[in-house]
Amino acid sequence: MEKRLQEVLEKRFHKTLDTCTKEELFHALMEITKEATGNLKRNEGSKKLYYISAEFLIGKLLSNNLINLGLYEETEKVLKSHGYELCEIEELEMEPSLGNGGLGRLAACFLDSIATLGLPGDGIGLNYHFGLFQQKFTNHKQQELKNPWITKESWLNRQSFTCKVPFKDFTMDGVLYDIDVPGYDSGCNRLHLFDVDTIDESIVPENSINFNKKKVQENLTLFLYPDDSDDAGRKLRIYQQYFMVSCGAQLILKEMEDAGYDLHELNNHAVIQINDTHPSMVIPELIRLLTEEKGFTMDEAVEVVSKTCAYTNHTILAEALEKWPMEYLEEVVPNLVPIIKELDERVRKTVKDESTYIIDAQDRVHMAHMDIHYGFSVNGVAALHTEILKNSELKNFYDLYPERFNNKTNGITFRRWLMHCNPILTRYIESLIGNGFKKDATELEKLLAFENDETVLNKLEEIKMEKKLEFKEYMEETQGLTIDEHSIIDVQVKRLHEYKRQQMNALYAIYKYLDIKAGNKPSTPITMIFGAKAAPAYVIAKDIIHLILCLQELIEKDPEVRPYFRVLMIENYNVSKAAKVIPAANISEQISLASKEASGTGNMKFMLNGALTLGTEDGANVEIRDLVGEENIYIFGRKPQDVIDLYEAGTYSSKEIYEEDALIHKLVDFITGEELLAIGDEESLTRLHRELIGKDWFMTLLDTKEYITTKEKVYADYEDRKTWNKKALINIAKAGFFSSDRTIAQYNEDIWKLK
Ligand code: 26M
Repeated sequence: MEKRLQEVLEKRFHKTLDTCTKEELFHALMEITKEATGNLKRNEGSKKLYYISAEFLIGKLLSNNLINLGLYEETEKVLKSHGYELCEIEELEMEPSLGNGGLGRLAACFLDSIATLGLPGDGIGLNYHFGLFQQKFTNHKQQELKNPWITKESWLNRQSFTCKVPFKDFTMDGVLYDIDVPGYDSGCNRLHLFDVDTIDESIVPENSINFNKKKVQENLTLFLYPDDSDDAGRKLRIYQQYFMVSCGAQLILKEMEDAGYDLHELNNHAVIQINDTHPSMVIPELIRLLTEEKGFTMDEAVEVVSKTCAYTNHTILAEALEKWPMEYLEEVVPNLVPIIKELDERVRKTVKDESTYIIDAQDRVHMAHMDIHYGFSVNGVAALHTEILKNSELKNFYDLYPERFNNKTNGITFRRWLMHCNPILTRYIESLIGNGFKKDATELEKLLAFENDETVLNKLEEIKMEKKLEFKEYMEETQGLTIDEHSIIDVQVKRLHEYKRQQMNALYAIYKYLDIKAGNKPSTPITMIFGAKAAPAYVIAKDIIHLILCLQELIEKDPEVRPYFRVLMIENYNVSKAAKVIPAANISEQISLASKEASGTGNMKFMLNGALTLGTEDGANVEIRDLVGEENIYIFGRKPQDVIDLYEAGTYSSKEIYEEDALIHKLVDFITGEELLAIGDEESLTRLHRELIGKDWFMTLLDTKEYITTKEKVYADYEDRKTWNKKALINIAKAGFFSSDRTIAQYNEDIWKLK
């Protein structure tokens, strides 16, 4: 490594390891890493997976690629001997923000595990130039800026493949950029990101994310859509989706023909995993290409495509299920309209249950319905979520096709979420149980042998302290906030959504603030940390951010409270920041309204790094509880079935709770009390106050009291550090199940069947 680094630095910059700048060193390392990845063997086989997704939240790649290539430690040593830290060099890389949150990050973890397991499987997506917006805080509010992450040199490699995508009024030329995906001690796959050469970044002004929505040729791949986009952006989203699937379908068919396969046997050589409904138009598009260009009859095309495509559902939230007005499709992709109508006709001929039709009475196309009728597999992302799909949300489909439904509980890649983000913990684990856990995560259970070993438990506490100190330094440098490393670190980081109930955590903060004001000082100081982006058009989500930032300001300026209790918000929470805050956390907040969080994956990252979960009976929290046992997790709140029944009955009234419970009344009214109005924006705080009392669609007030008492118990338990550390050890030991290597092995076993 040292020799190669010197060579590259000399050739490119006429510098050496002792004279180069950090930027030059970064570029040399990127070049060497790309070269090493290029030399890896490609994962191959007679059948290939295409994971098609509108989002791949890959994060920075330098360190993770070095880890997977087995070059990390050597590189670290070489750099150290010349006075550099690899962790400061990796800061120079821009973070691609090609995802909103869990769904996009899951796709990235999956790519890592697919490559690691040696399976031939590529990702297909879009190369958004500005990705998701960058978040800034001004006047206690979220401000959105563009995030131009693509630099002159990057991980993107332009390919020669091109294709034509026929829209109604024009055709666009797709071009392809690939990012290599090296597996951990394994072969290599690729992430294919499609783009167009006519994109014009200059149509977006500085300090803004606005642009002319009509100029599709100039804007198509500029931005990733926030998951709650406004109406004006919806048509553009159809343009993006069709562009992605048409390019993807053409690439797949070309690869199959190049390999010499008969397209009539497509399903024997390719499997397409559709990540949520964003890529669902790949089904009619493949049928279109096979019938129009490859001489297939409609029957042949429908049959082979149905045996090739599999669909993953990631949410039961009705507002998140995509339904496109036929009128939009006619305006954007008229080529697909007759095919979608034909697919719907075929359902109508054989199925009685009208609720499963693709085109509904209002002439809207239900993308998920198309996936389920014309795919061979439907999976949910956690055990509870899949049960809810089968028994309620998709019951009518389950009755039709019970054999198609299966569960694949999500996972995370331990290369990024343990080895990279927490090297000291990794090394310590290795010293205790050997390094087998790096290939087989279930070996972490060997740690259970040390659950009563005080030396080990103390060492775990020391490692947590070290990660707190690193995080403290980072927050000081980036936001000028000085965290108390001796405080209990209680973290809620995830996209801002009402169903995730950051507002309930904020109500707790108000409770604690008032309690301290009343003279009850906690024995150990508490630092509550939030990190969250709100979709730009999601007004209430932005109001919740405003409330949190106002609480932060109130407490930071209050010398009576600040030494004991603080509320801090991480600006521009993203993958890199997740990797810094998660290892420092003691408490993992997973407090969604039961039944609403399909899985969650942050919960797994925290557990793996020794934080204890404070959460509801929702998503993968249920499986975490079953693994660690009731005494090693804090579960509270209404149960999923109760919630489902409450919605069914339509009897929930937050107003009643507010009026009958004096404590809740006081906490909610604090939002519009004089303290916060002196800091924040009256309109925003009043709107949130009104929403909580008048609607509270995700039943915050229903669980608030139990949340407060459970959280008080968590803080009290932290005082007995020995028992706490034991619980942390058990969480780490049981986290092996949540390796995405396990998830991918199950996808392959049950769905993909690759060799
Ligand atoms: C949109 C508008 C308003 C409120 C919510 C939405 C919305 C919610 C969920 C839109 C899309 C959603 O689903 C996609 C998604 O990101 N799902 C997440 O997928 C992760 C990976 O499987 C899971 O861990 C998360 O629980 C799930 O929310």
